[in-house]
Amino acid sequence: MKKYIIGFGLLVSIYLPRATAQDRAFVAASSAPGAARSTTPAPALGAAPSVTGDAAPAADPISAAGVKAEFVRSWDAYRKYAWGHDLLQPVSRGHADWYKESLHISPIDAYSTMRVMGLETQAKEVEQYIIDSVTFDKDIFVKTFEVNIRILGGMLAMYAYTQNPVILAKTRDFGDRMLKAFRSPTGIPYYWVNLRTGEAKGAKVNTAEAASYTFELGLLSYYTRDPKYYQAGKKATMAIYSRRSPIDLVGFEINNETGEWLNKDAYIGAGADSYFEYLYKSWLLFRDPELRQVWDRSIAAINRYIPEKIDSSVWYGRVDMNTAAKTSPAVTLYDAFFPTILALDGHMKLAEQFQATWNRLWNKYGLEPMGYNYKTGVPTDPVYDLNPEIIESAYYLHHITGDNRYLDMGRKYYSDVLKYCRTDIAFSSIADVRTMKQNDELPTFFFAETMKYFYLLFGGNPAVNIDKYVFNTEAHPFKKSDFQPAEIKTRLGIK
Ligand code: DMJ
Repeated sequence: MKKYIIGFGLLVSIYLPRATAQDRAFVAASSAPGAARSTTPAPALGAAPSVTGDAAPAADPISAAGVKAEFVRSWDAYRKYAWGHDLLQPVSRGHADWYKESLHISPIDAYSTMRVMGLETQAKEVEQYIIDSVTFDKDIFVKTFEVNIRILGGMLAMYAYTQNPVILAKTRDFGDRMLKAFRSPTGIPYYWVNLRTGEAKGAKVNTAEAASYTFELGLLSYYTRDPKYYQAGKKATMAIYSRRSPIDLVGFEINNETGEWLNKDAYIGAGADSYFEYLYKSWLLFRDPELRQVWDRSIAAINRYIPEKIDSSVWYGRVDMNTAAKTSPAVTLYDAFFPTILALDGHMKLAEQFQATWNRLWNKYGLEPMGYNYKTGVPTDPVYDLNPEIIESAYYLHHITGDNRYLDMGRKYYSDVLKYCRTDIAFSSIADVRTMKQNDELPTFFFAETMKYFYLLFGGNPAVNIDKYVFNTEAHPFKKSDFQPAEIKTRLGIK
């Protein structure tokens, strides 16, 4: 086990951007025997919620009802083996935490999917648990980027659904603790922040970690009527944008104290992805004209300098931000989120070509590798972590075009996930897509994103759709009509 973790750590640090490597190193470390366990025992559970009728076994497993039944089966396993902890270990039936104390990330991330699926009993239990037993006053350093999309995003969605003022107070408390990360000379947050002391550290951040906050912090400003949250998120975004090159590209890694680029590769995949995603989605929800201008210039530069056509495929590799010279043909499966944004912004031809490219890669192995070199055709990191991006894009493209090719893609992805990732109690990440060996990890975004997008793609809840909702990068949905244009301006401080 130890040998595997060391080998794996080396592999990810070589081939993957820092955000991904650190996330996964965390999970690997906390999965090790004797790793971080919560010191506070979780409160006893009542009887398991009755799910009969909510999610009876589906006649066709590759269907919305089938996805819901599998979500409930996995959730029941989390509840039985990992209650009170961040993660379920789906093979060994154990549990793990990201840090020395649990932050209850799985239930917070799972909540909005429960509401989308109509699992009201389970959702009520999570809401009550958060109210009764969860505090964020913990002396631990947490990763600013990850807790923003999962905990702040999940809590904001819980408030959007419940309108419960106690949930809003807890959400605001968390936001205030997280906001301490933003006290840097540039306004770009530090990598780590201590939830109790407010101490922040880690000046080296990638672009996604630097500037993917306008969406959640904008929501928090809206709900609390205090512009300071959105303004902090926007300052970080503008700090990245203002350091763009003369050809309007941004780099990949920056020092948040000096504002100096540490890595000048321009790229749209893991480590950069949600910076671009939030330019567009924050504009979509809040209509801040400045963000729209930033997005328009950015996407024009990206599509001019980055895509590379090889046979019938189109790849978005890495280029130098100043010269646009190609620097690397290594891509990550996070790239597969990009058809979503391309399609929302009307670049349909590119969106469909890019989805077709990733679809071919999925079918080459039966699942996607985390890292891939599109010139050599060899995985640079063979792990599949139950990630949602290609499923999310299939859902968007199906909704926008009505073309059943995208439904068929989703059916294939789900049947492969069932075939290779399903365990006796839940689902597991895969250590190597060439061997399909399971590695006893169930990331929280499986509950938040992967199962939600399968469910929506298969028609599980047509009322929750991308015409009416905007999803954060962790798939927590927010209804556009809940946000009034005049109120947005005042509450977020948009000029
Ligand atoms: C999710 O945690 C978020 O979507 C993030 O922005 C990048 N991708 C992971 C899941 O793959």
